[in-house]
Amino acid sequence: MKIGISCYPTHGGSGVVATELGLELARRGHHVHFMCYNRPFRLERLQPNVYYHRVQVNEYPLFKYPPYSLALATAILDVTRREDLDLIHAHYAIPHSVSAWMAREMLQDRDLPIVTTLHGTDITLVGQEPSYEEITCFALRASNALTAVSEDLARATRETFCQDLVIDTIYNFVDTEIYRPERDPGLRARFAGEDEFLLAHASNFRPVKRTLDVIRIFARVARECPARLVLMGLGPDRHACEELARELGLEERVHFLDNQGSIRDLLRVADLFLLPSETESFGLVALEAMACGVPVIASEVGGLRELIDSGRNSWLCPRGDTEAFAGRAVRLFKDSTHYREISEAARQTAIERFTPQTIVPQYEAVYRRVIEQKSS
Ligand code: GMT
Repeated sequence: MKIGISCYPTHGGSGVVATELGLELARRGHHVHFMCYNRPFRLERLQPNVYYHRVQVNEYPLFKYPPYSLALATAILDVTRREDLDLIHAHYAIPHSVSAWMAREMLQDRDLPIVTTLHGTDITLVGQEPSYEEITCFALRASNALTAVSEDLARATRETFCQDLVIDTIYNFVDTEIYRPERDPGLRARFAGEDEFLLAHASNFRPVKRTLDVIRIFARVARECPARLVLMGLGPDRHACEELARELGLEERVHFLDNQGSIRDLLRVADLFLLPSETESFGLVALEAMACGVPVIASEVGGLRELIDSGRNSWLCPRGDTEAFAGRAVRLFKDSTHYREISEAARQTAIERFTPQTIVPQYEAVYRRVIEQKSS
């Protein structure tokens, strides 16, 4: 198939899933055309069957807000005509599926099936804002197929927009050959001593991630165990986290790193991953940590409940209950047998349920369905 993908190229789950999916589809022989305002950050090198089309957004003094959605629609139209695309896969509803619909309307001589994947905040936060709600609902209805990254997100979408929306759940995935336990002792030594536990967190530091909770949880853990914390990523709450770490006298024990091209090596040297989010439609980073054999303690919210079987392959705690998170971490560190069991079960979950081999064919089946429906 010739597949167009539009997504956010920045560090964030939806862009990562879109990019990894595109790369996997290309390995399976499909031709994949990415359309974004920048090269997606995990698309460092182009591989056979992968093409990148930069969406050019021209600045003009009249435009306080350059109309990216229009430029994207034009790019989709142009690439569809030139490359004879079979379909367009929009990742994150706003504005990608709206632009795809515009392109389809402009194509006069042929049709263009649209598959929209809902990733989370496009429905749970942004999509519910008054200025976007109607158009998000419209774009969902205009799509030929909708997928959501968890049952929970599919349910929330139907509740928010319309009960009769048909949505396939297709979970996030991870390449367990690449994300596997393998420690680089030199890298670990940069962050923690041999007798210390290393906790990790990675995100875009948006309020929805509750990153201040990460610092509070760590402060409580560090009172009971020798421990260090590494935080990866940039975003609005990053500065407040640095301040809080200083106020709590933890600056020597907490390492702040900027966005990483690959977080894999850092995940592998951690002993525990913290994800105390307000909401999380799936929690891709939790899955990546689990694939590396790193247990996760996460909020009992959203799609995390479909990934984590609490007490078996990682742990869920009530959102905002930093005491519960910290208590769980300390108990895990003090029981090495239980720690090993959880670590192995975490990796096993990734292998059994969330590999590209299991997940990517589900997207291919959706593509075939929409193409067949269109041609009949
Ligand atoms: O976590 C974010 O805010 C980034 C966001 C995105 O769209 O880039 O991630 C969402 O999509 C990921 C991939 O499907 C999911 O694993 C994340 O759980 C989801 N984030 C939230 O729901 C907050």
